[in-house]
Amino acid sequence: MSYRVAVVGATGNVGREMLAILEELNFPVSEMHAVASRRSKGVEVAFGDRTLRCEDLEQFDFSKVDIVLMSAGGAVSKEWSEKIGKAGPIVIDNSSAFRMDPDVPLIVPEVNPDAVKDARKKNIIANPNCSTAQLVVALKPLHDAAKITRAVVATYQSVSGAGKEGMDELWNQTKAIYGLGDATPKKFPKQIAFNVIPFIGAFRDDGYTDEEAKMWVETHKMLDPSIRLTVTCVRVPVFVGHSEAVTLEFDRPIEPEEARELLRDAPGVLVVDKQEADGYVTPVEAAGEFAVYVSRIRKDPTVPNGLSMWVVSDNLRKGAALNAVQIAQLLDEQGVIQPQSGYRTLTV
Ligand code: 11C
Repeated sequence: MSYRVAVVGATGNVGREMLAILEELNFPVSEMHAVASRRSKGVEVAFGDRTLRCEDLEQFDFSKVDIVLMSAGGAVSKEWSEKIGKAGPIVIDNSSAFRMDPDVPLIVPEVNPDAVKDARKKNIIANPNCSTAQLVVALKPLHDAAKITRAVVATYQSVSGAGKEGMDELWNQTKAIYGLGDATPKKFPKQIAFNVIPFIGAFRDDGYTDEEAKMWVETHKMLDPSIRLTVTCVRVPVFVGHSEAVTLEFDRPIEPEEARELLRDAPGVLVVDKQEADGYVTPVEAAGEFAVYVSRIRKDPTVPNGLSMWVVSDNLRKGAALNAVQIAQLLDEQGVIQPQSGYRTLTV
């Protein structure tokens, strides 16, 4: 037996990755539906060697599927996720709409798989923000060994986090700056080609952005509310792959070698940390991969128990589509939906 699955937002960056990863991990699918807004009705998307035609969200009968992977943005999710959940399937939602709802579990399977027990409260599970997902995968094994008391994070976020329009803007601006068109910023507030922008999302009253606040509220919900975080989120001219410079303070001394060992043994993490000119991972190498890569682990000598490190992952995969598919696997493994047979579980 296998599951009837719908991907809502199937034409977007993340929707296409969801279809690709369901296939790559051999998730047991009996029926696969690509669903999108009316204007994308009939648009073709790939699912393995098959081609699916997008069905209209407004007309789709969600009572006929078991799992809905949703990546259509916060506004669509607010309008649709609860209605879909009431029709029967479990919605795994990639937007921020329900992440902080106390009746909606927010899950990274390597970090808080037990939260899946609350999946049936609203039939909605939230996927975290991409930059939080990769961070908590790297923090969890360290926090289990020595409590993290404070984290200082600076992100270097790729333009694909802002969707296809973000990728198009980097591509078109790059060409335009060499004289082949209009370089006026549209999607981003300033020029992104050959530049960096220390602003993602919207400003809050405290001077942080909502993108920055997501990192601490989501980390608190999934890992530990006692960790104090301060965050600067920066958009960089990279197509795929978010990077993070992370500095941690612990409640006891922890040596870089101990941290490397803990991270080497942790699910979802690959440590690439040689003190050589190319002994670390960059977003170009992480793009298209499953892992959260940790490099540049070193002592922070400015505080009593400090470590600094560099964390990189594919924001469309672990930051979104892969995490959503892992949640679907978790639903199956934990018996939240009916037990099914053999798909490939993720090993990195
Ligand atoms: C970005 N992280 O890179 C954002 C995109 O809360 O799901 C995802 C926003 C979210 O622009």
